[in-house]
Amino acid sequence: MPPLSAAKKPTRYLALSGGVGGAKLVHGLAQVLPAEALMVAVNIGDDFEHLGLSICPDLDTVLYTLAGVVHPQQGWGRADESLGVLDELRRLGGPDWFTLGDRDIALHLLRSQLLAQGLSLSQVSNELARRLGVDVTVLPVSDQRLRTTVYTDQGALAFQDYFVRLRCAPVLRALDFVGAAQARLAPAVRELLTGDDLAGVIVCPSNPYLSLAPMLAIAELRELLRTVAAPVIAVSPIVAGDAIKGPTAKIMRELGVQPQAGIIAELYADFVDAVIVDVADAALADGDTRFDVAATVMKTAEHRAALARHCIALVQRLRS
Ligand code: FO1
Repeated sequence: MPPLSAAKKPTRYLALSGGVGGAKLVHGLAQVLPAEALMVAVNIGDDFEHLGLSICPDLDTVLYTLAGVVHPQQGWGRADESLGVLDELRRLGGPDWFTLGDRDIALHLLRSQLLAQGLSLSQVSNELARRLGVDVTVLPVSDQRLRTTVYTDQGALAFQDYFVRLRCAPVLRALDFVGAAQARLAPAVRELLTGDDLAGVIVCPSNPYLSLAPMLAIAELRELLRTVAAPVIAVSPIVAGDAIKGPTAKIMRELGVQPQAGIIAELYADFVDAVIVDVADAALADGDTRFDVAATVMKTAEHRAALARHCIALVQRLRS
């Protein structure tokens, strides 16, 4: 009889990500892990239909970042982009508040066509990743429809109306994730979370209210994160009392919450094993084992890889 082998060490990581901030850490993880060891589940609360096209901004930001074709300054949309369609649309009196570049439109056309043919959003995302040369698995958190509604001092707004058309200017009062109660996890994400090859879960430094909350509103995800044996860690998007980029700090103040890195441990208290805060917030880790410290401001590809290595080392430490 062959000798009993030791239990196989789990090898795969699940990253939860929104758009620009999360995509940077995902890019770091993709640099330091083999492609088959990384799956990214992405927020779909920002998705919408515009000019007849199905647009998934966070999925596209992650895909473009991993493909190395993202606009370097914006962090979303394509590098080397032209705006011929948008210019003509404006000339014809069409809506021009959402900047869709010509190359980007090609992707939305293809996604819209594949969805119309009956493919699930997971299948479409796999297909688009393949065509962009991305070998990491990038999936929507759910194949069902889940849309963020923002309640503001100017009334209820669809997410992109609030975020892009009104540039987050209205005062935010509350958020609703329409469809979350019915949404199930994308099958491959569930399989990884419930299987025996999960090494750890990394919650990327995305906006906890606009990007992570829609995902965590899927009861199945939150419950699995609470019960999963593998460590769950998060990276704070708040550094020294402000967001690195974007409206996170403004939104937190409007919701009556102090924008401090420590809040991340409270928001994710029911499932997170450790929160990585920036060196600027190192004092939080004094005598508080919930926190770990690293350089979290990712200005270069090397910074992204270094933070990714730190995340993996922390997961491995928590496992042992
Ligand atoms: N963000 C903007 O601030 N202005 C835009 O015109 C805009 C267009 C756009 C087009 C495609 C895409 O994939 C993303 C786009 N974004 C734009 C970014 C995006 O709407 C937000 O950053 C996310 O939804 C928040 O994560």
